[in-house]
Amino acid sequence: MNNYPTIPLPEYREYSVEEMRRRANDFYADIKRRRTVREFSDRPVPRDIIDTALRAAGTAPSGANLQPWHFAVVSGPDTKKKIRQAAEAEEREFYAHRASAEWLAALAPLGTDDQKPFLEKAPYLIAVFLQKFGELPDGRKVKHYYPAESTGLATGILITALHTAGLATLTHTPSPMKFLNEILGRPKSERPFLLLVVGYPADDARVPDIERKSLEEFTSFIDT
Ligand code: IYR
Repeated sequence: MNNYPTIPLPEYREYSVEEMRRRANDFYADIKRRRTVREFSDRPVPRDIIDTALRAAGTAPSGANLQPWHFAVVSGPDTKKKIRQAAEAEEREFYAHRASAEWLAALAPLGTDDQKPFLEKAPYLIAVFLQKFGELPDGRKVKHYYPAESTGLATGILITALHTAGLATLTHTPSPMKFLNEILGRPKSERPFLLLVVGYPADDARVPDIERKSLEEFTSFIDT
């Protein structure tokens, strides 16, 4: 295997400390407005916005730069309906039988149930798949490294990019979600990672009044 040729760090920008502080504050102020939404409008969203957010996601760091992800973008009503029907079938099982009492108790404050109308209402569903293996043009398999971490990072960037563009998202994880491979024609070697619902929030969308942990609660700083 040949090394990649190297190039000077392209387009790196150093800011003054003051500018750095301002940018960090601006980013935090904007990202803390992001809320997971469960009520969507059916207003159309231009496809190019989705494409650009996906390009941003595709810049995520990944194990050995193997980019072990696939994003299937669904906008067609027939496919959305199939996904909704399959997801609701799994969710009925989940809420009625599969979920432990402890799990149901953790979900109760969010008020979620087995009805998933947003899967048909929102203009886009983005099914994120994790590839444990890639395939070379000659059909040979290539092992991927840290596919879950890499796909999680790409999905985080996608959510951030969509929020920055002014769109709402819902990270939906019907479980199990193997049905996505079948409906979307993805190979068995790809594991469905999550289903991202994307669009404008409904005019009357409401969200739970949750709090986020403070910095002190979720960090430790080791200065020695
Ligand atoms: N997949 C189910 C249950 C669910 C689980 C978690 I963890 C959540 O944060 C929210 C929902 C559902 O979508 O209803």
